[in-house]
Amino acid sequence: MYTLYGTQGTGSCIIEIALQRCGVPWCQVDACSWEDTPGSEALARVNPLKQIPTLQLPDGSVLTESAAILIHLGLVFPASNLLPGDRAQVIRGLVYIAANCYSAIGIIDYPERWLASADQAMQAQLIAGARQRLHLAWDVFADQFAGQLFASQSVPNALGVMAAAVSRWAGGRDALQQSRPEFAWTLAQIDIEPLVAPVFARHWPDWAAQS
Ligand SMILES: N[C@@H](CCC(=O)N[C@@H](CS)C(=O)NCC(=O)O)C(=O)O
Repeated sequence: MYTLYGTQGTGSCIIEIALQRCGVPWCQVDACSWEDTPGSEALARVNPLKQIPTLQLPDGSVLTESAAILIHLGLVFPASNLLPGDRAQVIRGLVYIAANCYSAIGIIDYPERWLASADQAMQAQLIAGARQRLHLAWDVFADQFAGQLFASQSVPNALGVMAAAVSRWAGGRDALQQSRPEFAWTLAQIDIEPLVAPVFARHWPDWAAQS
């Protein structure tokens, strides 16, 4: 049994979709770093950063880092269709999102981790800079990876799922809608894919109203 540590409105949705695609038994422990839940202590034990998604494999070993989890599942379960396409580019894209987008969102969400003694104005400046950099990173992603998001005509691979999820934060989609409308449309097609849609709807019940 796989154990996924995660909670609503977060990147654990990416791994939920991936586990469903693998057809393996899994359960979720509701946990995150910003709320005390019954799963908090268990999450801290398996991932000292308390970040989600964190996945415990059936052999008890632990995987953190969304990109690594997706690559692992895609390799172990080829029928999941997580890694089809130009595999080198799909892996590059997964690492690109983790390094350039997910990390910028971490700065936007927790500026005090990077500027501990700064006043609010300074932290606001850091947030604005990280947000600008994030939106640039999405533009570059759109230009470089638009052709790498699908396993087949309408089924997204791991890169498509991760892009569709992570672009939901910090105004990523709105910025893409303005700067790269065609790419934003492609992400919207991933949102409504039959396996993705119900998971996203559970994580972001108000999304339709927002967008
Ligand atoms: N490098 C990790 C980042 C994961 C991450 O930042 N997850 C967020 C939730 S979507 C989180 O747990 N943030 C809380 C924290 O950093 O304390 C990955 O790519 O999976």
